[in-house]
Amino acid sequence: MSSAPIYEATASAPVNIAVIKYWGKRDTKLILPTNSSLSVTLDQDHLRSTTTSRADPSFEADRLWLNGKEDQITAGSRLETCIKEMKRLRKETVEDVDASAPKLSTYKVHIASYNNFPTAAGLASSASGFAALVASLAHLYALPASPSTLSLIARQGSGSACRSLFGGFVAWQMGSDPSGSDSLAVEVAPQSHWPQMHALICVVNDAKKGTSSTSGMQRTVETSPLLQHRIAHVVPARMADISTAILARDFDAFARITMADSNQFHAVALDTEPPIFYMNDVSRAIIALVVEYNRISLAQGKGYKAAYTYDAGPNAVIYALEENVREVAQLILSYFPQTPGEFKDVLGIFSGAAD
Ligand code: 2P0
Repeated sequence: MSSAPIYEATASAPVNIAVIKYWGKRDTKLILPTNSSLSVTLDQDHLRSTTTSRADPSFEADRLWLNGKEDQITAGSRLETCIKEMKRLRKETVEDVDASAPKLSTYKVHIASYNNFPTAAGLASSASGFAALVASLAHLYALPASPSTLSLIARQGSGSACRSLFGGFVAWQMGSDPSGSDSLAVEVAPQSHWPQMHALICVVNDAKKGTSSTSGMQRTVETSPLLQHRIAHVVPARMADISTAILARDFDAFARITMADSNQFHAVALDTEPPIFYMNDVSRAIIALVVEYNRISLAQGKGYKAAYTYDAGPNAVIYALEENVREVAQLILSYFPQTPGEFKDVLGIFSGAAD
C-alpha cells in the first residue's frame, strides 16, 4: 500500500517600510490605493514572517494559526479572500491546464505563520504576514506566477503587503483599472544595488496604536482637502524622483524626499476630521535631532547624513549610509537614554550589505 502524498510548503516574506506613503483607498474591498507608494526593505533575515501551508483531503475547514494561536477565518474577511483567490489561481493556471494535476484547489488548507521579530518592535506584521501567506500557498500550489502577480492577491489582504513580495526597493503602482488588475508591486532595485544603505528602527513606544490604519485612512479620504492635493500634485513627482535617486544611489535626494513624504503623511493625518496623531513628543524630538544633525553636515558641505520616516505610530525609522550609521545610532542613544515609558530602544541596525 503506498502512502498518500503530503502537500505542504513553507515560504517567508520581509517587513517593509514605506518612504513614499500609502494612505487612502479608492476601493476598500479590492484595496486599491489613492496613490502609488514605495518601500525599502533591508536585512531581510531578521524581520520576517514565515508561513507553512498544508492541503489535505481529510481537512474539514480552512484554518490559520498566528504565532501558535488560532485565528478565525471569517466569511468575507481579507484572509478568506486571499485563500479563495489563491485556490482560483491554482485551478485556472494548473488544474484546468493539466488534467492529471491533483485537485488541490478543492482541499481545505491549514496554515501556520510565525514572525521572527518581537511584538515589542512596534512593527505591523500584516504586510509580511499576508505576503508570506500568499507566497506559501503559491509554493504549495506550484503556481507559475511572478511576484508581481502574487502581489495582486497579497494586496487584498493588506495594501502594504503587496510590497513585501520583493526585498530591496519596491514600488506599488496604484494602477487605473477598476478591477485592480494593474495595482501591483514591482521591483525598483534589489537590496544589493545599494548595500551601503542602512536603517535604524527606534522603538519609541510599543503599545498598539489608537487609530487603525484601515479606519484612519478612510477618514482621511473622506475629510482631508490636503490629501487630494497630495494625490494629484505631490506623489506622482515624488515617485519618479525617489526612483531616480535610488537608481543613482543619491542619498541627498533620497533623504529629502523621504523626510518630506513622512511629514506630509502626518500632515494629512492632522488634516483629518477629527485629527489623527501618530507621532508623540519623543518622535518630534528625534525629528529635531536629525534636522540639526543634517544642518551641521550640510553647512560643512557634506550633504545629508540621515533621513527619518514615521508610519502610523510613534516609532522612527532612520535611514543612513554605512559610513554614518554608527554615529547616528550613538547620537540617538546619547540623547534618548532608554527610559521606561519613553524611548525604548534602537531595535537594530538593518543593513543593505550582503553578509
Ligand atoms: C505604508 N501605512 O505605505 C503606510 C504608511 C502606514 C503608514 O500601509 O487597510 O496596514 O490593510 O490596506 O497596509 C498601513 O496600512 O492598511 C500602511 P490596509 P495597511 O506602509
